[in-house]
Amino acid sequence: MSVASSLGGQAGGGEVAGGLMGRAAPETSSVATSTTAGPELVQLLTPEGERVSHPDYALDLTAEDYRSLYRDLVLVRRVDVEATALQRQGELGIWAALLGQEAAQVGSGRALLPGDYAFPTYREHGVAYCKGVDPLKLLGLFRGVSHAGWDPHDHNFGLYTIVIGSQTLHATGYAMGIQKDGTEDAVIAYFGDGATSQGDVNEAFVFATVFNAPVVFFCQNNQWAISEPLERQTRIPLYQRARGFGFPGVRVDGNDVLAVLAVTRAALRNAREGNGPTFIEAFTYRMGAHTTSDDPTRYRLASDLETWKLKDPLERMKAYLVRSGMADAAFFAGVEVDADALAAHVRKGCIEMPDPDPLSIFDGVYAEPTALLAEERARFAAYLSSFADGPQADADSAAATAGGR
Ligand SMILES: Cc1ncc(C[n+]2csc(CCOP(=O)(O)OP(=O)(O)O)c2C)c(N)n1
Ligand SMILES: [Mg+2]
Repeated sequence: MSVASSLGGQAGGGEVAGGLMGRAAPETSSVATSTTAGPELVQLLTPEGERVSHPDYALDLTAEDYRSLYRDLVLVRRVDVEATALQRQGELGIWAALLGQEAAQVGSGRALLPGDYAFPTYREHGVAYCKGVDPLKLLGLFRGVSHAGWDPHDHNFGLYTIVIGSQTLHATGYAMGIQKDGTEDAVIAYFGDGATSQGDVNEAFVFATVFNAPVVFFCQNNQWAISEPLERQTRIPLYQRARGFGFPGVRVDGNDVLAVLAVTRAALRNAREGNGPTFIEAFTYRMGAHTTSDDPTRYRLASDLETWKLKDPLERMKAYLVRSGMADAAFFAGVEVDADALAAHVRKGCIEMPDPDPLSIFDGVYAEPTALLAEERARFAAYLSSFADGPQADADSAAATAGGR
């Protein structure tokens, strides 16, 4: 199945997930609406850029730390915007934008120690960046020239996983393994609000909690699962689900990079210390489309987006840096220069990516060759060689005929 089809994409149209659209909403609901989160929200930086404290989550950072967090947010957004543009220009088959979720990803990604292992979905470009994965490796997958893109063990960053929620089981199994190895590392599993309805995710919760596995379940509640709103996934706030499984859940402002960093660090520390899993609900908003194949104007209100723009994760950090005097105009100009350079690297590298050898599709299917695979490979090779002068020669001669020469 292609990346595009398994992401639920259909070229040119809005995506509609599931068959629940149009059913009457429950008369009462305790789920916070898509723009409000309630008093349980952990926040260290308000949308206006005011630094606030929280009794459970202290965060002691240097001015350099604050600046570099902001820089990461800007660079990650820039990669995302560039990739979206590349898709629109026909250079990528599809792209799943993270727009609006930069703080959730940079905050949690920066909380990870090098030995910690992350298991992503398909949208964790910001975590990939924090784990040192070259953005071009991500683009290779979405361009269709690579099946995976990177060796997970090079960065302790799993492969993008499109089968919703399955990576939570991989993460839990891996965490149970390192627990037996006796390492001090921790594991983090990323997934979305929609994924919480999957059986796999609930099974992962059960295994993780009863085996006290060192895993953090990091849910980016971006309010939408393609066109399905949060209220079609749950009747209670998502973080409260954890309690039923017997482990703690916390809701953090997912647009506040400082709060996400502090909460994720605490959860990872807990895991390392043998206290088992934590569920983090990063309350955020998918500001863009589900993927470039989606048109969210068909199913959500423009006014919601306007409300969330006021909570933009980059703007509040910028406001804080300015108001605290930790950064000046020269710093912001320097970040823009770095972002331009990264965007140029992404664009040039993407366009220059060589097409793979068609036969390489058979490499890596199994660890050991099989007779059936060898036969399929031989048949495909014969098919390819049937183009004696190559497909381009055929196209040229067709064009010549059409032109009357
Ligand atoms: C098992 C499975 N079912 C359905 C799909 C199609 N699909 C792709 S993305 C998606 C929505 C996921 O929403 P959420 O978990 O909230 O993550 P988000 O895309 O919002 O980051 C669905 C249903 C899939 N890829 N895998
Ligand atoms: Mg979602």
